Amino acid sequence: MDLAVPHIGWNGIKAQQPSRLFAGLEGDEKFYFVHSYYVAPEDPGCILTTTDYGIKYTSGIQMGEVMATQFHPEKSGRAGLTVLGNFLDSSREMITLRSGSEPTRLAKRIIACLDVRANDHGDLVVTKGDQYDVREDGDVRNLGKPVELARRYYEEGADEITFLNITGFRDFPLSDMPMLEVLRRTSENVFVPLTIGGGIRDFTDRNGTFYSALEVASEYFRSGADKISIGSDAVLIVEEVLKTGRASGMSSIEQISRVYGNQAVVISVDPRRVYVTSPDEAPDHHVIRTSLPGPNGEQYCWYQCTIKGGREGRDLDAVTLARTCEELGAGEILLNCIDRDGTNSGFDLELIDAVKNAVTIPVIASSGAGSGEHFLEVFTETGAEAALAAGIFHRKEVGIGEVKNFLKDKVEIRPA
Ligand code: 1PR
Repeated sequence: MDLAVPHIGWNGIKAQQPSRLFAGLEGDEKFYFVHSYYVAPEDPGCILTTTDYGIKYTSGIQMGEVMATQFHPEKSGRAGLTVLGNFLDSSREMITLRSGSEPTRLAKRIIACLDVRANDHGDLVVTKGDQYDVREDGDVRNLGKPVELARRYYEEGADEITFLNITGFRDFPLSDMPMLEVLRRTSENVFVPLTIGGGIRDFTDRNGTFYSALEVASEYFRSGADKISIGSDAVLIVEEVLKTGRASGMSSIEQISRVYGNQAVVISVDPRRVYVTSPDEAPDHHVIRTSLPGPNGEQYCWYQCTIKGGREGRDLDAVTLARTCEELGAGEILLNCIDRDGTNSGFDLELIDAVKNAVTIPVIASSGAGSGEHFLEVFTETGAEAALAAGIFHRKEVGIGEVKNFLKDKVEIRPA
């Protein structure tokens, strides 16, 4: 079966019995799921809802006042809040929810990304680079305030919000309290999953106090994050695994996924193309034949991983990185592309295809979105489960609602 596990994203429900949880719902709403297992109740009488993902499985149960859902109402936007309100109010009447005969379908996710850092005046701002260069005329581009922008994107229909603390490789996040505050304040009003990345690694401060990546991640989770994203550290971990031929069990990826589950660990990859004239020129790397030749007409390329926000290229390719991180316990790949970042020229479909074919966990396509057509292209020409954009949303060139309106009837989405 060609379906990613964990089952992450927005899927539908089919009611199997009346419930007060359904008051105010139409029946075609989607809810946010994130799980690798499902329940198979011995007593079919307790099945409240089913959902389809390769198979039909039980996604909600009800026995009297005991109700449980596999999906996360608290992360399912307005529909989820309706379900929670119904659960708390026992005076609501029992509703028989209309459910069609078609199987439910997992939606392709549209994710808004906010690159956050302090500008030269010390204010925390949402910024955006062109191929990772966030300065314009010497100043850090300021495209808005993180909490306000996140709320706007939620209200416009974003399926997830990602914050990347882009100075995380330099500044230690636990001393960067404003970022934790951004998460806390965002989670008061934004009821879709929040991912946070930047600086998730072991760290020893100048007083010699050691903080593990797990502690950093835990602080982010306590502040409202649902997933953390690891960039630079993932590259260094995989290099070590390839060098020693074994996993230490102590890396940030392994530790965090052991404690919080694979679904909470996203790997953010920041690759750029390296062109070669033949695969023999890069025998240790995953080389692809490209339809977009290099500057000297090269027909092949590999995707070089970088660290420290693209500043340092490493001798590791993105396909090997993704595959190894999955083995270590990562639950999702956030696949950026420095060549495309901020260009509005479309996603690097060849990169996304190569990585998607190498892993079984979900892949989020990122970098280069300039129009609704680009989202359609990435969803129809690659197996990406989600697509992320930053610049077009921040600059209000194309809105999330506009992207979703363009996609509806063409690919499965959660309506804005
Ligand atoms: O290495 O674990 O500390 O994490 C740092 C994180 O910050 C990484 O995930 C890395 O991707 C990110 N980052 C670091 N420097 C920059 C920069 O821009 N100077 N931003 C940076 C990466 C890339 C995407 C961007 C998409 C879509 N931003 O997130 O949002 O390319 O952009 P577009 O739609 O405008 O084309 P660590």
